[in-house]
Amino acid sequence: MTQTTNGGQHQLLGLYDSPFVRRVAVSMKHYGIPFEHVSLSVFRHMDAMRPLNPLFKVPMLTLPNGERLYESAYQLDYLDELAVERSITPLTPRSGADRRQVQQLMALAMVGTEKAVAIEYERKRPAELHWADWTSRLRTQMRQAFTMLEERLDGDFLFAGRLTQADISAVAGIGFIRYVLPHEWPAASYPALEGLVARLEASEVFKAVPIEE
Ligand SMILES: N[C@@H](CCC(=O)N[C@@H](CS)C(=O)NCC(=O)O)C(=O)O
Repeated sequence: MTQTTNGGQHQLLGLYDSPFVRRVAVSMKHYGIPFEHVSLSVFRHMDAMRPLNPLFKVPMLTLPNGERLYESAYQLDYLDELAVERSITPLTPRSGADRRQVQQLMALAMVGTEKAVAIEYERKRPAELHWADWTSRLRTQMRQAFTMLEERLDGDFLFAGRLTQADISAVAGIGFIRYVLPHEWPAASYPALEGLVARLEASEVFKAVPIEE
């Protein structure tokens, strides 16, 4: 793939109503990594997006050397590496049991989030093609993932009493559901997660990445 340098700046492609884009953007704010945000929708701005990212999949993170990274998990891994190089504690521990535990909490957050996004895509289909049983299965999986996270949340954060990527990913995912599919979020069933969302959404790094652009 041809790569061109990118003016020495990171560039993040995708809207903040995507929980995957938002968790990367919040992490960059947390680390103090400046970036240009290219605010294009994979659905509404296809002509503008085509030359930048013909996969029409976001987030896409372009590095200062022009390299393009797809998949938010790999982008977060790259950002953690940058943080370590700069002597900043990474949001995901670098090795061992701590790393596995945070990764598995992130996995639960992502299962819940991906199932919510799938519910939204099901809603985008023509009404006569809506498959109620499938949506019901997605809803059950989404709720199960967040129930498992709720059970793990004892205190202010999901892991070791400090902010990790598990918290950012969970809040980005729940933020998406509350914004796009509010009827799919039974807040009363998730009091601990609701508290986490309230605390993090009020933080400077989340406020700097508003879901509603
Ligand atoms: N596993 C991917 C999921 C990204 C994803 O599904 N992004 C959505 C926006 S929320 C997208 O690009 N949808 C367009 C499509 O899948 O065609 C990641 O974590 O980066």
